[in-house]
Amino acid sequence: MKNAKYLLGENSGMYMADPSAKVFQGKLYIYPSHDRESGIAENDNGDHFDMNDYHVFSMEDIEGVITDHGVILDVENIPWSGRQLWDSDVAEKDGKYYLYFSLKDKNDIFHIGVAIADQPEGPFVAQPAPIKGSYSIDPSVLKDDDGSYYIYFGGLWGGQLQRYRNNKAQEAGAEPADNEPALCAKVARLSKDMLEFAEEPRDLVILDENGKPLTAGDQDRRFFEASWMHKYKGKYYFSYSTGNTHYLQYAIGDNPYGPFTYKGVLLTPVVGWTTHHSIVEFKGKWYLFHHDSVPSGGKTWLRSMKVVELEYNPDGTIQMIEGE
Ligand code: FUB
Repeated sequence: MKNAKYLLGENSGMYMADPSAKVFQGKLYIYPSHDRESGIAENDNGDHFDMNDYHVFSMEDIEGVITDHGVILDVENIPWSGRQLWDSDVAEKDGKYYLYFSLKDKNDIFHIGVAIADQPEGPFVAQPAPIKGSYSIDPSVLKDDDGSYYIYFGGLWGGQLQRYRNNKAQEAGAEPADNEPALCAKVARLSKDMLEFAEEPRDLVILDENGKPLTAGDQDRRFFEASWMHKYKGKYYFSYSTGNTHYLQYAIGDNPYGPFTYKGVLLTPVVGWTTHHSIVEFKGKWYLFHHDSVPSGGKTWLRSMKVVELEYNPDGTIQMIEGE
């Protein structure tokens, strides 16, 4: 597959974003955010992303049919819910499936919740409270080869990461000055039961070509949201969105915590404000799942999932993909 394709076609009238693709039981499962038209005006806080449930999709083959398994979790069934179900991801351990999701509580503060199912297609049952000490958005989970699980999270602006330093909420939540180190995505090992952080979340530092942390003013390269971790030939690849400059970027490290060294652009800007993705190997090929707002006529809050093949160079760098 050389050209990107819309997973639900261009006229489905369903809008799905932030696709997290995982292989379970030999099948590809896709866990997206479910965009909808709620009439809320667009703003920098992301209020227009007013989603209230999740679906899951599966595919036996990347060129084959895609199955919609319907609603797997509804905001009404999450005991601590306020509003806005944003990006999510799923991990499997010992035959159980754990859905990690971003949601605002009743005080409009984002946290990360967990819901559990016996099958990858759900239904998922939410835990009564969010992960203790969790904040911000966009969880994604790596299962490492030694059986440890790591959760990555964080997002600026509407994702509220700028309100925290050292895992504590601040009085005045502002981004650092342009010449200071950028705010980092967070990483923590998960507890054995998959329901808590096993340690204080750490900063996932991204270094430039001179070994210096990327600065807050380096907006084309610094982390904004949409963490994703995958492994290729023993190396750890952290990929992410730069938010207001609309790139997907990636950095490579030697362990799940980093530091990571910035390597390059993964995807140039797409139509729509956000860009968000996952990377997965399926049946011997690598794919970039992402989204854009072309089918909705450019509406930022109504996005459509796409997939395109991803290729590595012999030195382990990734060939840049042009957003369409
Ligand atoms: O879908 C809502 C938010 O938009 C996600 O959590 C962000 O990563 C951005 O894609």
